[in-house]
Amino acid sequence: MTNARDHISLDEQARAVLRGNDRGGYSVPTDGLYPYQWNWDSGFAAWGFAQFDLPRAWSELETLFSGQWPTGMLPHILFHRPDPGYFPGPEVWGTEGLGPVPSSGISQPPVAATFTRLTYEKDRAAGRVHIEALYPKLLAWHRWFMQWRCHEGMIFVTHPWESGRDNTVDWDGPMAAIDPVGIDPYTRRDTAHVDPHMRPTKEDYDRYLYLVQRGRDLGWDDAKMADSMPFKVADPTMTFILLRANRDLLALAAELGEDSAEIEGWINVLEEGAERLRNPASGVFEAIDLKTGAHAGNVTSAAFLCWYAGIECPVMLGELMEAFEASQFPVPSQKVTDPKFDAMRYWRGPTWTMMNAITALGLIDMGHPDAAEELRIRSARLLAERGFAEYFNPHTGDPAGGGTFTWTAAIWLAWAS
Ligand code: 9WN
Repeated sequence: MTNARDHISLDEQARAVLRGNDRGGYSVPTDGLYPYQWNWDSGFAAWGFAQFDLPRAWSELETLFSGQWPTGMLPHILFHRPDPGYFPGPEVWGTEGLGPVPSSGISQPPVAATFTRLTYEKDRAAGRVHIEALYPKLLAWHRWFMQWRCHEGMIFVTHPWESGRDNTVDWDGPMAAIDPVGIDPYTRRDTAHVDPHMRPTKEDYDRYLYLVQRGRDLGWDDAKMADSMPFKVADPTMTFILLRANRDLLALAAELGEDSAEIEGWINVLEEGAERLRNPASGVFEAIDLKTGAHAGNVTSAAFLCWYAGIECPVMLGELMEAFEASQFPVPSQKVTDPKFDAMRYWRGPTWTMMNAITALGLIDMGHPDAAEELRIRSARLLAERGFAEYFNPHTGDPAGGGTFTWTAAIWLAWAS
């Protein structure tokens, strides 16, 4: 571990990353690679800012909700200012007129209610006005998920980008079933910033773009998308994160004296749905392709979010112990013994420390403080030694993807340090 002197400078470095990625009221995930405001990244950014600048934490969340569509949908990217460094930009999404700010047409894991609550707990007096303003917006967003993205209590995604785990092995079956015919010619920008072997493949990108075109053809209409998008996969990340977010929204409702029956109903529905994600063969929580009913059949970091959702699972505890034995680093995005594991390729192997941070929050809540502390110590050592990168090789700790990353610096300040 690091000594106290290192800690002081690491805290300063982490704050400098957040300041450096601050574009005035909102954060970009990292300069260059991701020049816009991303939805769940902003939740983590708020958690980081809440450790040293509470007004800035609130503005992160409030600017995010400035892009909320009248339907309640909160887009996964807000294109506040044009930037040629990222593809696909606003012109490809074709969402003009659907929301108040140029944006993508899909959402992302709803961590905002949880980070609103955590920010409020640090700022009870001045924060009241902020939760009063945010509460109805959070409620509308969660209602949108329950109405349009919920199948038998499981939250499904209509695009891999919606899940935040773009090229996870979980999507291999449903993605292979898509024939990306008729996509417009395009030039990727991500591989100009990052080594291509750390990024999704061309086959993935062709399908990402095909799905964007399909959404655009459907006018991003929620009912039509639920019916007709070629990709429809129940996702443990989304289901667990929304379940947790609803519990935090319930706490905010109690604080504000709001009626909470609707939220309690959602919690019951999602608790039942989460059980359907368990693969009866393995006991592991897995994605389900709703086109075929097939479980994905592998262990990803999404399954370790069960505790975050308030769900106990001895099988996952066993998986966690196995992961601890297999590597000295925090839990990877894909089990290291899986034949499809790829140590450097994005969501197919690398360790994402923000996933570990919320996994640890859940472990603490569910009475596993030692396992939570193990994740924290491993993450702290990794970040102290290798910096605030986007993700890391789970065998060597080598940093990968974008550098000086907002959510990595944020979780250093809020949790790991
Ligand atoms: C597409 C910003 C985002 C994260 C996602 C991560 C990655 C984008 C991309 O970067 O996705 O949304 O272009 O690769 O997968 O979780 O929110 O950090």
